[in-house]
Amino acid sequence: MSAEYQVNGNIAVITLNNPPVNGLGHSTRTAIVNGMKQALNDDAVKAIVITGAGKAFSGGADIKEFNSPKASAEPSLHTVINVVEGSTKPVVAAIHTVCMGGGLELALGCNYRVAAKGAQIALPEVKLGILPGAGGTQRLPRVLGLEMALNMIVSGTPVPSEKLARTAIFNEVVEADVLTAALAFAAKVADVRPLPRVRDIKIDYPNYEAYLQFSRNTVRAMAGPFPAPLKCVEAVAAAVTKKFDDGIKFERELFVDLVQTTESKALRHAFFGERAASKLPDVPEDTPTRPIKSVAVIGAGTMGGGIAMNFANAGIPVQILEMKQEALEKGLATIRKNYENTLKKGKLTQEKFEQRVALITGTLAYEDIAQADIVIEAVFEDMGVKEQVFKKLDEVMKPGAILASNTSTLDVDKIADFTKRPEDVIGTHFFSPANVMKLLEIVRGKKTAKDVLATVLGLSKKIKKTGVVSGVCDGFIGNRMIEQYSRQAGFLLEEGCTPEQVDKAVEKLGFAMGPFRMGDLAGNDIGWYIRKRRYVEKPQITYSKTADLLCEMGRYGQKTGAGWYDYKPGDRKAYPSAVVNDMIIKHSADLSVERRKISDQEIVERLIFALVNEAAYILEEGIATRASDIDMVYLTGYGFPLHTGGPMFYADTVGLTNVVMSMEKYAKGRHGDAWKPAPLLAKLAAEGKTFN
Ligand code: T1G
Repeated sequence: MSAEYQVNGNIAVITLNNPPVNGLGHSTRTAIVNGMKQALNDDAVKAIVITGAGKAFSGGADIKEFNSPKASAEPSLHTVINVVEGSTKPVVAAIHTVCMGGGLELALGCNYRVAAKGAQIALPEVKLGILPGAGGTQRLPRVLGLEMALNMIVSGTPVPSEKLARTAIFNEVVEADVLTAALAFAAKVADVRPLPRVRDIKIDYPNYEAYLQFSRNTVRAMAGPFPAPLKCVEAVAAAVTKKFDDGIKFERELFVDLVQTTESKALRHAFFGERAASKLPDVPEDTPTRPIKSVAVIGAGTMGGGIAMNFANAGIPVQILEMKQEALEKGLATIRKNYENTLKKGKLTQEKFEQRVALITGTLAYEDIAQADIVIEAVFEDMGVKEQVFKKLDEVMKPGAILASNTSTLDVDKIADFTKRPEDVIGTHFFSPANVMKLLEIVRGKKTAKDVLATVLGLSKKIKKTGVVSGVCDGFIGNRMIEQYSRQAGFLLEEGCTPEQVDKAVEKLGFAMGPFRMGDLAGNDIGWYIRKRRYVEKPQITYSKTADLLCEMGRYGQKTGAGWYDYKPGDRKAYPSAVVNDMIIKHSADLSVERRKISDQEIVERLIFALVNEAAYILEEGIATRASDIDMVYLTGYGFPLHTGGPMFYADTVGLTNVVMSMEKYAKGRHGDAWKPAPLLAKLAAEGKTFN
């Protein structure tokens, strides 16, 4: 049963009980209707209270049911709300905590609402690419007013109940136990008639058309590729321009359209993907974790400083170890500067600024960090340096300390074997800037203990990162895939493209930055260093020489004032470079490659399908646990456009058969070997299946 019924004196209490968040799935909806019928048929019952058990009043409709028959199976959420709103006895919602989406819509169908202070109130549907589809766009404006309701619905941002205390949404906001308060309130209003209904409230907003037009213009400008925000405005507009029942009908039409869109399916995929990433088939969710009360970071450079900030932001004290006083002071000064900038932008209070700065201290002595619960090294990306550091850590760190490496490609198993405690060693690959990028690749060594994994997964949530577990291979998940993406980008230059054309093609799809602007930002010399290693280790893999020629010209990117593009001092804008384009054209001639016009579609397919094919190998090797993990890596670490759901979801949307057909076409061109479909991809395509 996913809702319990009991009678308390002469008040019936219906308690939603569908863990983890009382999602309004079909069984819960049925139980609510049954409870209402029971209460209405019992003459001893004078009033009804609806409340939730556990950690939510209700987190809304059960998203897992969407695009399935269950979602609209009767009693639909509309039916449930109509039963509640049509009750002949007063219905009071007792809201103790999270009340979101359909949960709030259910509460708005009640006659009265009593909330506990601190309850999170939201209509977050827009974040899933849809809109409140059970009356929220029609009822919320009637209790909060047009502007506050529109802002809440278009942003989807939760608001604490006490901030709404003086509006008509709540009859009471209490500090005490909300069920006790609601029972007392129900007894008080048991005989009050007529029963107040939100739908009967008139919205008073004289010049609403001007406001709605202003809202349309503002929302259109910020919505990007997502259709839902603007539809939210149209639905709320109906609350003032249409009769209630017509507004409900209009809202329903908009909802049904949106729930079918790829953008909404992509957002829902990302919602569940974010949560699935922390689940490992062989690490039970109740695996005991090691307490993390203090952190040490080795290296006060850009990465070390950014990593340290993550923990200070989560209220965890951090010690940064450097070898030289000057480097330590420079690193601590940079951290302080970063916080000062945030403070100046008004995104940090003075109190938080001081707290965070105080939480980060420095030292030159390994002995000082010995008691840290986890130490993360962010030293130079060289195995010899890592060896020195980990041997020292093995000597110094207390037993049970977690020894983590921020390596971006090196073999974590090899690093672990520098110590006598390989089970305590793990990779924590942060993405630059480490205090900003959400992605944290958690690299699991063969010997990494399960409690170490569980601890670091929990820690990634605490520092608000998306932790994705990767096995050990060259480049883990993200960088191993980006290698193939970069190879294709280089070949495209040789065959006819300019850096600008390639960048624009993927930026049009929604990428934050194309490969060449990204290279200029990150530094082209980083890839150069890795390729030189690869030329020795994997001579069979071909690369375009254009990137090497660029580096030989000293054009490392923004940091040298010139890269694939030209830059002007103090101006981060990328200007196409005649020098680079001439170099590319000359290189094509040296290769006797006849340059041709290449379509944007070919550019996008070759870059993204190169990612997808490598990802299929990563999946079948077990380096990644599931396809949605790979999507989360690219959505949170590489600027892959969110409205596409990530590379694997994008491939599923295109259709794996079509992906393989395109690859077969490119296999006939230069470097065709790169287009051999991974066995898993070929198999799924042949079976008409998808990655996700
Ligand atoms: N449906 C199904 N599962 C849900 C869910 C939902 N609405 N909300 C959460 N879960 C699962 C989640 O996948 C995870 O599962 C577990 O609950 C704990 O979630 C008609 C159509 C409520 C603030 O958008 O914002 O109503 O990983 O880790 O940090 O207009 O979950 O354990 O298997 O996030 O305490 C609108 C989405 C739906 C709210 C709790 N509602 N959820 O946060 O736990 S559409 C939302 C959240 C709708 C109507 C429309 C958060 C939370 P697992 P969690 P949390």
